[in-house]
Amino acid sequence: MDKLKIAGSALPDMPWEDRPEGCNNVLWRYSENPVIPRDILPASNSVFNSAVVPFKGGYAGVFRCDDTNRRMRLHVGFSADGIHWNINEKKLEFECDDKEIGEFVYAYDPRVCFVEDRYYVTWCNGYHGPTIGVAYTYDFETFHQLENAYLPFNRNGVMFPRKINGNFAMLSRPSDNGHTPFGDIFYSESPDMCFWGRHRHVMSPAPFEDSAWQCMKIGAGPIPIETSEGWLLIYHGVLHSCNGYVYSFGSALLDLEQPWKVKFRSGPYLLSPQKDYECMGDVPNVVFPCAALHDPETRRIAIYYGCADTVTGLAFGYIDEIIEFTKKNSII
Ligand code: BMA
Repeated sequence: MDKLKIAGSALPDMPWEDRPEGCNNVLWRYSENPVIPRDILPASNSVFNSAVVPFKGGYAGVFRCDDTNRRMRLHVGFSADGIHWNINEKKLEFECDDKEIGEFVYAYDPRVCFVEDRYYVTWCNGYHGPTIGVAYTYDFETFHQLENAYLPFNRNGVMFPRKINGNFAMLSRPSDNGHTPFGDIFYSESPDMCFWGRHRHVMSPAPFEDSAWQCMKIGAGPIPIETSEGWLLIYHGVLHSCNGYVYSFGSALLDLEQPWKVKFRSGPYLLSPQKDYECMGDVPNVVFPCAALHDPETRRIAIYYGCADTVTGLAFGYIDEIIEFTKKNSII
């Protein structure tokens, strides 16, 4: 096989730790996990399911910080090394010309995606139930809120880092107003970041007999990474056990120009809740990835994931190995 091509800007100093001796897993956890404690802010109950991107020689992030009223809020943060974070105490306020859209209800599970000249933030936005809020920023100081992408109810809006077929592109997961016991990933395009259409079905939960960790619902995680084998998508999957929902994550490869066509999809998970901080917290047994940093040269990836809806963890791996794993263990 020709050497796999990986798109993206060089990130030689990204957060990293070598695979521990004796570890045979595709991903391994940062030894100092969790990277972000629940009480990093005086009034934060939990900090998890958050988005991190390279910014001005360091890193910026949009964090889900639920406060001690248990209200879901977003906060901006900065870091020199992607590990030690300064998170603004004041919650992120979006600027919006339209009062109807700009009225804040709640915000959670943000993703951040750089496309062309700016950073787009997508998040689960309260507007008569959850839907996908959209905003952009150049500097992580001023955020301009645009129209919600979809009708309620929807979650896990994850943009692609370049236009596809001449349009902006996003994955999302139509849902209900509660703890949705179903969920498929869909794809949509927009010419202008206002009107979204050309909706296509991407994938459904897997049959229980094939891959039980993803048999109840699935949702896109970090921004997909473009490679010569297709878009590498890390996504979460949910199993309904006798004890409640269990969130793990795995990987898929989507066709580059028709991303609703799934080429490969991992049967085994990449990571499941196993450590104390993933199994104990406000919502036990949850690993929920929302962001990844990668370096095309060294082939490294660092995945930020929410742990038990309480703290933020970091896991490392090599993109080539994740792709090999996805193809070798594919259930399609
Ligand atoms: C989903 C969202 C996520 C959360 C998960 C597990 O519906 O609320 O933010 O991590 O449930 O509680």
